[in-house]
Amino acid sequence: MTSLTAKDKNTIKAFWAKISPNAAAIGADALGRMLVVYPQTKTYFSHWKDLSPGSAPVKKHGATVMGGVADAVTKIDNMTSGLLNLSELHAFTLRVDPANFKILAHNILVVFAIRLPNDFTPEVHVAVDKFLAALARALSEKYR
Ligand code: HNI
Repeated sequence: MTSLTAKDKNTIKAFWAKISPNAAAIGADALGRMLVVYPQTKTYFSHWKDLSPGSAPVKKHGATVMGGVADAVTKIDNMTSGLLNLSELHAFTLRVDPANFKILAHNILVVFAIRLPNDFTPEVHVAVDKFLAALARALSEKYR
């Protein structure tokens, strides 16, 4: 387990500031991609009418998820305690298998690379990868 350095945190905050105007669209792309490429993730969203990329619920929930990631950026120094409620929701109410947090993180990275080929440098990539892994660990806290 690698923890975030001060430099990683600065990189993530700067990158987030740059992408935040497009966060909803990035989230929608990542969620839509996850549901196609990892169809086992569809089980949690079977109450939606349309799970295809670009559908209304995918767009709406993509924005919601990225709102959660934005919140995690503001709590970057203590994500475990800061995200306990969201962890509890996913563990006990939604019963999401925590393996899926890594799958969504992967899809978010892919969409960053597609949409921001210039800003998403290898240095930014490694910092964001570490951040999303730490976020997945924080969301997994209540499963323990
Ligand atoms: Ni997740 C609801 C944030 C990963 C399935 N999710 C939320 C909400 C936020 C959120 C915020 C809204 C909470 C509320 O209503 O109070 N989810 C996040 C974040 C991640 C994540 C930050 C990881 C980066 N969620 C996942 C994954 C799955 C998932 C990987 C399943 C594959 N989440 C859900 C479901 C809901 C949900 C299901 C309820 C949606 C609905 O429409 O009913």
